[in-house]
Amino acid sequence: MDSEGDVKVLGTVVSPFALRVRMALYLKGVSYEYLEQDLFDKGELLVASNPVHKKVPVLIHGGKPVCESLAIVQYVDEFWAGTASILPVDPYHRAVARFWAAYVDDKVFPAWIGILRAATEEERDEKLAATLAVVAPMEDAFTAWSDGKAFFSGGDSVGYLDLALGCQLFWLEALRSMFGVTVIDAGRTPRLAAWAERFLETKAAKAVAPPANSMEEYAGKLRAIWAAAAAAK
Ligand SMILES: N[C@@H](CCC(=O)N[C@@H](CS)C(=O)NCC(=O)O)C(=O)O
Repeated sequence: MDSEGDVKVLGTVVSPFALRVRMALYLKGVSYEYLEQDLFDKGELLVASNPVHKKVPVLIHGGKPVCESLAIVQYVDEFWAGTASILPVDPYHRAVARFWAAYVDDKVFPAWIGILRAATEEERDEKLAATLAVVAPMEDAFTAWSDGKAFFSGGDSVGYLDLALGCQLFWLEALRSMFGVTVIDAGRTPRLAAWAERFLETKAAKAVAPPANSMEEYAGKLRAIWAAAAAAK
């Protein structure tokens, strides 16, 4: 393992964005020191490393911070270029992968957070319908870009868009166990559902999988905070 300088990751075990970065480092075979953060009581290192957003993940490489998970994955891919590329090599495919990764963060992530935030069953049903609507185009994206292979990368190993969406799957599983909702449904999006099963079986996903019930516990804290904030209005 060649880490070419000290590599640290500031994350939380339940942060999909931190899991994304950790999976990228796993794929590249880069060893790193993992520093779990308390987001309810942020430490000095996190605030100093990401003063703009004060969010995880942050990659600190040789003392220099890199923020924003997609930017970090691209940095990791470019710095440790000696092993298989995470981003597609072809410039057009790279642009498409970046487009869909941004779609995941701008549309899919906020949609399922809406399910988690919903205060009533009726609201949860509405948010689930909205989430299914934003997930639906990803079925066609998978068909178009997987090229008949196992992953969005168009190959048999995971790439940039696989990491972008795959890191969210742990939470989608938690939503299923907490509320009985299925966001990537074999009936509506069969190829995506099969991809999700494959993704969760990869070594990269297994290497970072959050401990059992950690998301449910974290969700309980978040929902209590959201409920208190709503009650205080
Ligand atoms: N766009 C950012 C999102 C990072 C993010 O939202 N991190 C959350 C944890 S999942 C966080 O640190 N939240 C703390 C806060 O909002 O104060 C990325 O891709 O890195």
